[in-house]
Amino acid sequence: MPNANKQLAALFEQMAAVLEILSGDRFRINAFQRAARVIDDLPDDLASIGPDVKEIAKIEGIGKGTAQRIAQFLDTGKIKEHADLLAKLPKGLPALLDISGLGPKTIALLWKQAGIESLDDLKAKLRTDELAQLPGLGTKKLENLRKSIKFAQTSGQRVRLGQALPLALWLVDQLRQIQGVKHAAYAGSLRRGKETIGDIDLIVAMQPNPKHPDKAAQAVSDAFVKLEPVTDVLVKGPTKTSVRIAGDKHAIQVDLRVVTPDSFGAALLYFTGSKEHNVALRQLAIDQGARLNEYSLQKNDRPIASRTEQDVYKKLGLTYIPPTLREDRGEITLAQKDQLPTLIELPDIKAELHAHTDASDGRWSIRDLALTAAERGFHTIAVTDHSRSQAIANGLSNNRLEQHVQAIRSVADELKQTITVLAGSEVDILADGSLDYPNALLKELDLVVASPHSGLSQEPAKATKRLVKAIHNPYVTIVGHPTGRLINRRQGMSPDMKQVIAAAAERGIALEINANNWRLDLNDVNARAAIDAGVMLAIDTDAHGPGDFDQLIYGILTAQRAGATKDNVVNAMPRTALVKWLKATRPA
Ligand code: DGT
Ligand code: CA
Ligand code: CA
Ligand code: ZN
Repeated sequence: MPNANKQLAALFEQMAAVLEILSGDRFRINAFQRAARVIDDLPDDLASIGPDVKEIAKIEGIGKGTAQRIAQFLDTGKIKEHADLLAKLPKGLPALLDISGLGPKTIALLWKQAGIESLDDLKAKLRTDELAQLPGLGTKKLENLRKSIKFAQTSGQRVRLGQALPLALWLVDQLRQIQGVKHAAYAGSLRRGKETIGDIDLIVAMQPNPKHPDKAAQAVSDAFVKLEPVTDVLVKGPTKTSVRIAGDKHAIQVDLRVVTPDSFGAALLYFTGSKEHNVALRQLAIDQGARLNEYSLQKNDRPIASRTEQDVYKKLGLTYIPPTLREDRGEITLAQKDQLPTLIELPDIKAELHAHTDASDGRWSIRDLALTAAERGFHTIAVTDHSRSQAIANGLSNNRLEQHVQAIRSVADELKQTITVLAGSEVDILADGSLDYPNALLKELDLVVASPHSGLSQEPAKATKRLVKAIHNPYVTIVGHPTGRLINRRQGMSPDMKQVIAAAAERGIALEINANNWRLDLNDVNARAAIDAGVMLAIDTDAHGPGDFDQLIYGILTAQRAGATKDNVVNAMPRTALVKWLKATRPA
């Protein structure tokens, strides 16, 4: 049973809410809520203990009654009491609990006094203001409720890293300009560089005003809710404020926490997560006779570290763990042994090996592409326009490719003191795994990025064969965006990555992390598997025009999450080593 804790915590949470709607016993409601919290924070999966009431009851914070219910769930996959409680409500009513701003008490009111039994009922009643008659509702609250319902229906989706990061950087910059703010930072999954973000978490450290302790924090939240892109204020308190920023295509929630400079490090650590990493750190603290929370690391009830994350890790006997590794995937053990990898960083990238020009679907000339790459400090740029089958992208016919290579060589010659310009192609991997140009033509190029663009809904077995066959073409240097997925838009292929990676290892070629924030393909997990198999990565932006090199950061964050060092990445090689590596991938 995967992740029994999460399911169990949700069940207890729901039992508490349903009981509250039914105006049940306060004592039982509290007990269910407490059980949900304890289970949610457990470091180990309850499924690993098994349905043994005695063993489960040994866990701190879990009483016998809760243990019996947990055992029943582990044994049967259900808690009978949960089903019994749900049976007492109209079928459509529990769904209302998912709407932010709607708690059990209000739901009970809507049900008993307005006859609302489902989301559809509620939406119908919200077309007028008649519900404003109910105690505690009012027109303002109804308006918020309409917005929340709309949000619940349009948001479902997590936003892409590339949507959230620029917004967060702007927000942090605004917060830093507020008087009295000492530090401002983004935390959460965004700081960990995840490919999609549920909400943005911001932390601000504000010097408290000794005479008016609450006023300083209040000033931050007042300024925050007035920021131009904020469309709704969900929560506004002295230490926590939540707002919504709704654009045309997406809506995102932003949580802001205000802390004192003293506890900034502990708060940043806590709200960066991941939750799993936090749980493991807390356990480590307990093992050392200490306690860790969002305010500090304490021993004998006295804080011993809190100002910076570095202090907290150090006092726990760990080297500093970069946010991108904080997923409880073994990083804590490595930090204990001082064996964390030195992760690749943006300035380590010295070459771009996948870029387009106006010969296919790019928006700049060979020369402008090369000069932009040089400005970024790259020693090498590869020109890789689309191949002949990519008709929509103005892919090059055999003849046009030959002319294009000549044009590239002439720019290369002109700019040879400035940057090395390589002649390549992004060659389609056709559905059967053959390439879109004959080998005689591929041989004339300095490198070949082979990518799948169509037939992406192929069955996994076919997709695997297709990629493995392409990799065995002797002229392929890099497999570009290996699955072809587009985040939140298209799933792409699901090949057996083990086989694809094994083939790449055998051939000594690289697999791409396409840095475009729609792609991030390879993803973090597959990139990790590639590294483990000794396969080199290419972190490429797939640039089509000015500004596209800025996508590189998303590829770097993904590579960091995979634990990549600069030794794992071909674009981080010095010029001579890169040229040597390129030559080594192809027949002499
Ligand atoms: P997201 O927003 O879904 O992409 O993911 P996160 O990781 O940003 O999660 P979020 O926004 O719910 O919370 C931010 C961080 O706060 C999370 O990574 C860890 C910490 N945190 C939140 N709730 C809990 C909790 O119940 N227990 C623990 N240990 N940490 C929590
Ligand atoms: Ca978050
Ligand atoms: Ca959050
Ligand atoms: Zn491309």
